[in-house]
Amino acid sequence: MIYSLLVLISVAVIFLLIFYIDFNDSLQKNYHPNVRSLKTVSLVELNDESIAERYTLVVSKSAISKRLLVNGTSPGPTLRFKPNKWYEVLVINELPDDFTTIHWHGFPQLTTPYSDGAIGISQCPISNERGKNHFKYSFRAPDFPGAYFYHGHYQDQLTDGLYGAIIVDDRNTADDWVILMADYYAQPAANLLPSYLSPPSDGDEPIPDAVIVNGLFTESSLHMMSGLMENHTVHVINAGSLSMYTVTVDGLPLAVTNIDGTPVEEVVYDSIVVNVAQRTSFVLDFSKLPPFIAGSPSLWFRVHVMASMYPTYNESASNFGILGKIYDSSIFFHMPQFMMNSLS
Ligand SMILES: [Cu+2]
Repeated sequence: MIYSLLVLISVAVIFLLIFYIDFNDSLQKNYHPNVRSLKTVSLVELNDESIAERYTLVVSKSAISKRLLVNGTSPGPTLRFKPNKWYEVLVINELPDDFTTIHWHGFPQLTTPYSDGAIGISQCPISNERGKNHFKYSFRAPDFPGAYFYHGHYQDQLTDGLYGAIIVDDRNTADDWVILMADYYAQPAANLLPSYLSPPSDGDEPIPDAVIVNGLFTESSLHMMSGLMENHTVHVINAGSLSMYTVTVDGLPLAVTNIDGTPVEEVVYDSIVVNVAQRTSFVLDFSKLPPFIAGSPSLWFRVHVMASMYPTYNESASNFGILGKIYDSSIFFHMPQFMMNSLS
């Protein structure tokens, strides 16, 4: 009698254990397979959550300009992710004299807080010591399509040029135009920080010396494209440190479709305002060009800084309103072929 009772209890315990493991497995369904390495998972689940793509981003410093580069350029390469897919990005710190981390701006990181890149909060700095100078971020791309960006999250590395665009979309979006607007400071940010943090500054942020669009100051070295007639999606990202920008395109309305990684019902504006760290996507319909512009070989894409937000007038403010011609493809950042090869 006592033996059958013991057998019954053992069977019940085994059943409960199986249920518990199953239940926990389903609870953790949203986690990356590596995170639940202690549990067995079915092959189907692994396939569902396997890494869609792996990237390598190498952070370095230009010996000439002292700008911070990703894979040799600032801005770094545009990363294109599919919604809700897993990605792995290996970040290698080749800075001669500094730590770094990379933050994926706008990514919820719901089950991957260790990949958020917030130094001192969710991760330790990535050292520049050989052999230890890397960190592998793994995360699920956001559910919603839209424009996001990555940037350095150690001190003011963003201000020194450590940033790049991320486009999340199900479609093949390689033809979309990506515009990264940013404040440019002639001095390295480390030189500006002490006076900004000192009491006399009264919290007034340093005034940028110029605006850069996709890493360029002006339309120099532009390459002309032939006329465009189809619709084009444009993603504008404010990767600046202080300035708010007003974006307009001569003669064309901006049909806004996405704000900060959230699809919105299409609304048409003449101009849009993009504050620091904000992103807006809009569609340009070239068939709507007014006749007096339609014949023109180029069109101005204007990025105006709101200079009135600066604490004091700066001579360089008169140079603001840097822009490029929309038919000039080089203001739209496309990843050069040699950079594609450096992504593994
Ligand atoms: Cu950010």
